[in-house]
Amino acid sequence: MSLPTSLPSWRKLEEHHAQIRSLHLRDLFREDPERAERFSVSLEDIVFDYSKNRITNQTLDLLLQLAREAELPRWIEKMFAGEKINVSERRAVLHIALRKPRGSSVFVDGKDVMPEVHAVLDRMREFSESVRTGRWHGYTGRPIQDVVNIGIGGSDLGPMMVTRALRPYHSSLRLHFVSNIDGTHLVETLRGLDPETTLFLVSSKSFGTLETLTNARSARAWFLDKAKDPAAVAKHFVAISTNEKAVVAFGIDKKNMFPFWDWVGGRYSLWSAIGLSIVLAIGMDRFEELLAGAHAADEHFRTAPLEKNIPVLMGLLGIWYNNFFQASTHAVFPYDQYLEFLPAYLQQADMESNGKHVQKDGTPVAVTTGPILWGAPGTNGQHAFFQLLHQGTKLVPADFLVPAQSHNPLGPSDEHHRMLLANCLAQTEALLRGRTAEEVRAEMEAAGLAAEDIARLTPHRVCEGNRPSNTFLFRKLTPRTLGSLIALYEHKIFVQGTIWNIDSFDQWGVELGKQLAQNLLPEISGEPARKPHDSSTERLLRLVRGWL
Ligand code: G6Q
Repeated sequence: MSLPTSLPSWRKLEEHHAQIRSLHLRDLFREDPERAERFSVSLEDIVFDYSKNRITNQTLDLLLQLAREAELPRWIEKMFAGEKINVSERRAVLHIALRKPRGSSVFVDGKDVMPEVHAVLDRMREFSESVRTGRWHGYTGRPIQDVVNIGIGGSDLGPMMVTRALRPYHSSLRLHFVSNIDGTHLVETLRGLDPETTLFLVSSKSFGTLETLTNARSARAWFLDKAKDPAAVAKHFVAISTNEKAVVAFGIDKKNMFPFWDWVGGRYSLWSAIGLSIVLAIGMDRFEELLAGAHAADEHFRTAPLEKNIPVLMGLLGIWYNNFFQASTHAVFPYDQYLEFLPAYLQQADMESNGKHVQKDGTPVAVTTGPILWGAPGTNGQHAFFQLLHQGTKLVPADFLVPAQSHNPLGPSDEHHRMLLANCLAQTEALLRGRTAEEVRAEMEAAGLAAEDIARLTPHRVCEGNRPSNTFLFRKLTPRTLGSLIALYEHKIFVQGTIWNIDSFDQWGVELGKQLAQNLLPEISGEPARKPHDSSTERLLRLVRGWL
């Protein structure tokens, strides 16, 4: 595919942007009473309302033309067919296979991968049931009470976010996540845990990640400090990895290893054995509901026409703001405390995938690529940074996600949740409408303010509105709904990467820092530098050594 800027629709979108950028959402809504209805799509219990975007019918037509000219439907087929669309690593991209039902087939290099996928799921069922029912004993015969997942990046954020999001479905097992190489993370997590009743999941696709292996070694030392007998390790350490050799070299029995495959990207791996912590928390039946929800979103993405396709619309709207309004960030606000870690999870999914500077063929990109993704749960953000959204000079397109029903009805008539809902809807309305000078003046007059104060305060109180947002309203945060929501975001990332013509499935930029840290490590302990550093790094090293 050629540069996106050379596609006919790109030029037309630029012209169209110049024509419509001053249109106000207030007017667009006034002129078309059907707007909300027309610019909404549902998937099962999820409604995606994208009507509060700065678009007209023509905008949408041009964006859809862009998707067709970028051959998006063909790329979707390639992904689902197991073609090696991760071009720099020459790998297929098949997280969609992990959630396909039994009896389906997906071929990689001529081999159907589905029997293996389901064989691992079966083992996850058997293992999780034995731990959850207490059949699996620790070395002293006591059942497991605490599970600690040790992993980082894709081997941590996905399972951690989902485990926290599905807290209402947990059994009595307590789940913990250790990722940071900072010893504090492990020490604080293990404080109060008993080695006799603690199970460690060492989760690492490569089984070569410094943080994970170091944390796993220290966890083993903590365990053996009490257990003494190395044979006891087999009851308390399991590995999840693609690298059997490294797992065995670490000292974990192959029998205690759950495999996955190189066609599962780290940040897309929560659906694989990397999700074992989720399974231990909520049970295999619920995990299968999560997979089924993701599969429903996969089918929607593969089969819905582009104009009714939620990830396609999400992706195109993001491109509209990123590349034509030059918005450099995208915010995600879950109005649900259980989704506290969704922004952090999406930050990795989106920024590691689409933070790229070259096209698939290695030539420079001609356009800006992935946005800076950020966010926090509502209503907290409203009392912190929402001021900038309403009155700042930067355009911040945002997604609002909210369940109609709470897992924790609290107060008379569930008043907490009603307030949460009211706040979520009010924010998107405020971003859309803003508050005009006339409205501000009328309010102050009604409140009896002096004319001088009204004149002084009016400019400060005006909110121009016209700030775009999407709303995901869903019935309740169930495993199935969560699975669908995550998969919709995964596919949105794919849509954007396809249009920008980049490889969304590699992450070479992460390598540089890893390598430099390895080089610096001996120097922290006083060894001479193998290569000279810049003067700032030199000086900081000297200071560190002085304070160690
Ligand atoms: C994800 C990235 C990265 C990876 C971690 C952990 O897509 O590749 O975040 O998940 O670096 O890697 P391992 O699972 O190999 O330890």
